[in-house]
Amino acid sequence: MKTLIEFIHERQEAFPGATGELSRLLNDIGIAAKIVNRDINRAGLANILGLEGSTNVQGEEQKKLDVFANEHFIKALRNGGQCCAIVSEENEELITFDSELSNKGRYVVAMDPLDGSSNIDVNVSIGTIFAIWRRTSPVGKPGTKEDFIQPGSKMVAAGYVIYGSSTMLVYSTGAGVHAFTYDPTVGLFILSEESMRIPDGGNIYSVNEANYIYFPEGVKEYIRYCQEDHPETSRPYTTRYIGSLVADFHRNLIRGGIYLYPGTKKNRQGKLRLLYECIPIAFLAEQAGGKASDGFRRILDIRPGTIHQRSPLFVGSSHMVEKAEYFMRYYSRDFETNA
Ligand code: P6P
Repeated sequence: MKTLIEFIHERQEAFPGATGELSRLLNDIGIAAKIVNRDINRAGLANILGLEGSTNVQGEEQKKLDVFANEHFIKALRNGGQCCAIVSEENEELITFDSELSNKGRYVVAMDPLDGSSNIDVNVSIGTIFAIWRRTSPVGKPGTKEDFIQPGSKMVAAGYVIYGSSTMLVYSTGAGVHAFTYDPTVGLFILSEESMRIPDGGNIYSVNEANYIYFPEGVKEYIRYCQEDHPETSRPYTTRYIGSLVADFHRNLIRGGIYLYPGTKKNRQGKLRLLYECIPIAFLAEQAGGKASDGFRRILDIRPGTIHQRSPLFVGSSHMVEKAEYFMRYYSRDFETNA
């Protein structure tokens, strides 16, 4: 049995120059994940415990869980001192702490504190997604937006927490993807899978087909391809769409498959955010042997222009992403953005 912190320290030794700061940052994220996990599990009791509405049983103002999660991850990162700035899906503006401790932090974190939070009400898995870069601004001052204008290929670590039938933390520092399952009886994340590999092939496709009429022709043709009988199985692919990126990606990481959130004729950049949804998930996919693109360009090569910029996302098993990219190149060159 190996805990998250033991594993992080063990792996840190493999990096001679490592100072332990990134290890402490990852541990800070693990601590916040435990707190958020506890409150997500209680969410179902909201009505019974009177946690809903303006006050809870302690008379405290009850916050929406995504706001609550956001506050806990920000607090953990501020107190840890390794992070000098945060971009969060919950905050329009950059978050800096302007404290001597945090200004010495060498890392910046982009995060979606509770992705898919609308699924809480129907007891469907949700997740936290995070991406970590080394700051480019001078140490000793608050972090800046420019610290986040870096392609995903410069990222030092990324991961997600999936709050599902069990709570798992999955991360990579560029040396493979490793998964830890939370044991609430001891309050520890325990190593459950090391060096995860996404199957090259796969027969699961995840997309919200309600947007079909607005999809680019290349996506429509790819969906039709998925629905044909395939020689290896003599049947069509299977469609699975949870409506929670972390849950859909986690299943495809294990079983093989592709997740698509393409641009549409109404929203050409799609819905997902580049910095804290597409890039971290793409990093993990590639670290597990998969691929991730916007239909044309490798996600990790895209240099963000703004901190909440959106991007189409095609991510999963290499062969499936390559096939989707073929259809996009053949039918939908007009969707290629050169931004
Ligand atoms: P739609 C959740 O809001 C999210 O960002 C992802 O987790 C999820 O895959 C997607 O949006 C669902 O969006 O438009 O299909 O409901």
